[in-house]
Amino acid sequence: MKIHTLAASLLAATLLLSACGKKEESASAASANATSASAVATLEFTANDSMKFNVTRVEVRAGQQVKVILTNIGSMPKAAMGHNWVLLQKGSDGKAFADAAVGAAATDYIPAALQAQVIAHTKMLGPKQTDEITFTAPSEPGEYPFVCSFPAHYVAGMHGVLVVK
Ligand SMILES: [Cu+2]
Repeated sequence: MKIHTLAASLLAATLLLSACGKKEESASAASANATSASAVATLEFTANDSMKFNVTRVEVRAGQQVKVILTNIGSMPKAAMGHNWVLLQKGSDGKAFADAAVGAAATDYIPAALQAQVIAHTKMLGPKQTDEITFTAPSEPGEYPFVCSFPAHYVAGMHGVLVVK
């Protein structure tokens, strides 16, 4: 939504400037590209006691800076109903990752053996907690799975896809 608004205002600016002459038009186009490439995509997720994310499909641009804000809006104790947001490499098996995570309580349910599949992850959050992470989106377009790796949450439906365009 924010990105569309930004794109619209950049387009308006470009159109206004293009009325002033060819030279300014190309300068404006170059700066519009630079601005849009550096804009941060902010993705806000909530997780609840029903083991669901509010959003299960999001899109970012290749190489874009991405800010993910996860808030656990539930009220059950962390030991019974913790939530995290873990982004995996393209082609990773989210279910297999979640299965391996069951034995990884000591590392916040991030299994050491599969660490290489993890692009970015939040902390495991208890009720009313929030975590915010920033990372660079992969340069390769495609579908990257994200999961909550708390035991049994994947099979309850707590996963989705980050699409890199
Ligand atoms: Cu969860």
